[in-house]
Amino acid sequence: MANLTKFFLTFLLLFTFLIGKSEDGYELWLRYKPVDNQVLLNEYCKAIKEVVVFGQSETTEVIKSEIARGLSAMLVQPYSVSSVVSSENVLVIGTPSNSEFIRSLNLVSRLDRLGNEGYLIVETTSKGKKNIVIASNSEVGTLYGAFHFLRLIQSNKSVVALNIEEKPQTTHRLLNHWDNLDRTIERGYAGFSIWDWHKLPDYIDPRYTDYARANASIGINGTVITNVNANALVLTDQYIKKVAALAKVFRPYGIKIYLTARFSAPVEIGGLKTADPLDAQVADWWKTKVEEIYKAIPDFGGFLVKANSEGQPGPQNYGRNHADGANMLAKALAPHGGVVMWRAFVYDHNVPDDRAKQAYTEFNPLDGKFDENVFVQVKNGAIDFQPREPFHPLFGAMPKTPLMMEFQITQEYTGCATHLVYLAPLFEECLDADTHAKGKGSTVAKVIDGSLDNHLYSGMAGVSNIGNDRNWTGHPFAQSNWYAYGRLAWNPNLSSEDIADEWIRQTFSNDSKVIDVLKPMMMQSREAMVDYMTPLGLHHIMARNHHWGPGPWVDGGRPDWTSLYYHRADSLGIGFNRSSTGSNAVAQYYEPVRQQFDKLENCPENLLLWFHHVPWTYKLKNGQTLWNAICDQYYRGTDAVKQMQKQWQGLKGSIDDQRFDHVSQLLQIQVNESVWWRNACLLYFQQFSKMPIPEKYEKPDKTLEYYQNLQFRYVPGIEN
Ligand code: BDP
Repeated sequence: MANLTKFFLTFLLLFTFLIGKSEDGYELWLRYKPVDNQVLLNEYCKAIKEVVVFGQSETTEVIKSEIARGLSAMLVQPYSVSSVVSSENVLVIGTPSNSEFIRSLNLVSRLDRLGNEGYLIVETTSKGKKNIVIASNSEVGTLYGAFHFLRLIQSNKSVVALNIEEKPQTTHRLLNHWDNLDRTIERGYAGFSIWDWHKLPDYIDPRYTDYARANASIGINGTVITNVNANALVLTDQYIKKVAALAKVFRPYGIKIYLTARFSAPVEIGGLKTADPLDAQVADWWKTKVEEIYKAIPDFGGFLVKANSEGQPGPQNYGRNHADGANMLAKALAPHGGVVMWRAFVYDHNVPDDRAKQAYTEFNPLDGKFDENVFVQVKNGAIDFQPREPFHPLFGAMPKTPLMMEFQITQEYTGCATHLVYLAPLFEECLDADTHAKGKGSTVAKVIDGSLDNHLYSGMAGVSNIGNDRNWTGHPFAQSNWYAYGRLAWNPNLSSEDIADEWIRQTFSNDSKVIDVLKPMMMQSREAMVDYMTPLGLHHIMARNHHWGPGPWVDGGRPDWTSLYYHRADSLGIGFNRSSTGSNAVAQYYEPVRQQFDKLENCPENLLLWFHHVPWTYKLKNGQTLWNAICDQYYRGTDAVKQMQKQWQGLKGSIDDQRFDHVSQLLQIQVNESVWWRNACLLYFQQFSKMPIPEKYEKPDKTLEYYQNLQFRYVPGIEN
C-alpha cells in the first residue's frame, strides 16, 4: 500500500513537472524539482534513508527545514528530521560542539583546516555503518554544506563516496544594495527595493527570508542594505529599529547587516556644526552612534562609505584625507568587531587630466595609513563598470591594506535588465589578470583573497541587481549574475563556465540538450555585448545620466562626464592616449604590464582604444584597418544576438512556457537595442573616419540625427 501511494505521488509530481508547469522565476536556483533520472533517483534514495540534524539553534532549524523541503521535493518522498543516528544510510549534519556523533568521527584535524565557515561532506563508516556526513566548526558552516549537498542533487551529481572539503577564500562576501529609503534603487532595473521601510519593523515580508536563503545558498555572508549615495536618516533611532528587524531575519543564515554612513551625519542628524574627522566631538558622536547600533544589532557588520566622490561629503571637505575619515569610523567600530569599507571610487572637483588615474593617485600614497579594520573597496576597473576595462591599477599597489573588490551585478552599463549578458566571464577576466605586483602569478584574485599580502580580512562586494520584481532580477538570466557573483566571492578561482553549468542545471534543467545550448550562449554573451557597445577598448560612450543606449556624441558640462572625453575621435583616429606619450596612466601598472599596455603593437587589441589614440587606417593583427575592424565587431555583436535568439527558439518545449516567453521577448528587445547601438555608434564615428561601412553589411536605416534626437524620460535607476 505504502509503495502504491509512493508510486502515485511520484507519478503526480513528475507529471506536473514534465508538462512544463509555468514558472515565474521566484524560486531562483532553489527550485528542488523531482529528480527525473530514475537511476540517480534510486541512488539518492538508497544513500539517504533518513536525515539527522544536530543542534537546536535558529540556524539548525533553518537547516532542518531546508533539507526536509529540498529532499522531500526532489526525491519525491517525505523526509522528516530526527536527532539520533540509529541506522545506516543517514544524512548526518552537525558540528563537533553540537554532536557527540560528529566528535566521534575523527574529523577534527580536517575541520581545523577549514576555519569557521568551511565544511566537509564525506562518506563515513562507523561501527560498520555507512553514512553521509556534513560537518563544520560552525552551524553556519553546516548550513553552507547543506546547500552544497542539495546542489549536488539538483544538478544530478552522484552522492556516492563523497569527499568534499570546502572553505571560503574570502572573509567578507557582500552584496551592496544601492537602495534608497523611498524604495527607488539607483541603477536598479528590477522594480523597487525589497526593503519595505514603511512597514518595518512590524511587518516582516516573507521575501526577506527567501532573500536570506538564496544568499546563504551561495555563501554570501553580508549585505549593505542602503545606497552608497547615503541618507543619514537610516542612522536615526527610528530606522535602526527597522534595520534590526531585518538583521534578525538574516542572522540564522549567517548574514550580517551593514549600512552606508553619510559622512556629514553628525551635522545632519546630530546637531553638530562640523563633521571633521579630527574633531573630538565628531569622533564621540560616531562612537555613541555605533554603540547605539550594536545595542540593537549585536552582530552589526560595519559601514560602507562613499566620500568625496560625485558630491558626497567626506574628510576632504575639512582638509583631511581618506585615511583620517576611515580611521575615525574604524575606531568607533573596532571594539565591536565591525569594519569600514572605504570606497576608492573618487572624483576630484578639479577635473583631472585623466580620470582613470585618480583613485590610484589619491589612495596609493595612503597605503599603510589605514587602521586594521579598514578595507579599501576598489571597482574592478579604474573608470566605472564598463563592458570591458583593464583591471584597476590599485590591485597589487596597496600591499599593506586589504582591498575589497567591487563588481557591479546590476547592469547599468551592460544592458540594463533587458539584455541577456552573463557577467561571470567579465568578473573572471579581472580576477585572473596578473598584476605582477610580486612577480608573475600575482593575480587580482590573490590580492582579493588576501593571500598575496597575508591579510586577515579579504572580500568582495557586488552591487546588487535585486528588486521587487517577482523574479527578483528582471531578466530571468540576470539571476545567473547574482549566483555567479556569490560563487566567485566564495572562491575567486572558480571557472565561469563551471558556474554557468551549475546554474543552468538548477535554474532550468539537467537535460543535456538545454545545457548544450545555454552554456555556450551564456559564455559568449558578454563578448557579444562588448562588440555591439564598446569594441576594441572603447568606453563610456553611453547616453547621459540614465546610461541606457548609445551616446558617443554626449558633450558639454563636466568634461569627464562626456563621451568625447573618452573616445577622442577626430580626423586622425580614435581612442584615449594613456601611454607614456599621453596621460601616462600606464605608469600606474607594474612591469611588464606597463610595457604591454604602453606599446601600441603589444597592447591587447581588445583594449587598444583604452590606451591609445589609433589612426583609422592602422592595421590590426589580422590585416584589417582599424575602421573596418570597428565595423566588423559592431556587426559581429548584433549577429551574435540574433544567433542567441535563434538558439533560444530551438528550446521551445524544453523550458517552461512562462520563462520561455519572457526571455523570447527580452531577446527581441536586445536584438533591437544592439542594432541601435551599432548604427548610432558607426554613423557617429564615420563622421571622423570618413570611410565607408563595408558593402557586405546592411546599411543603417536611420540617420545619425535621428539617433541623436532620441530623448527618454523615466528610465529606471536614476532620479528623474
Ligand atoms: C556610477 C553610477 C552612480 C553611482 C556611482 C558609484 O552611475 O549611480 O553612484 O557609480 O559607484 O557607476 O558611486
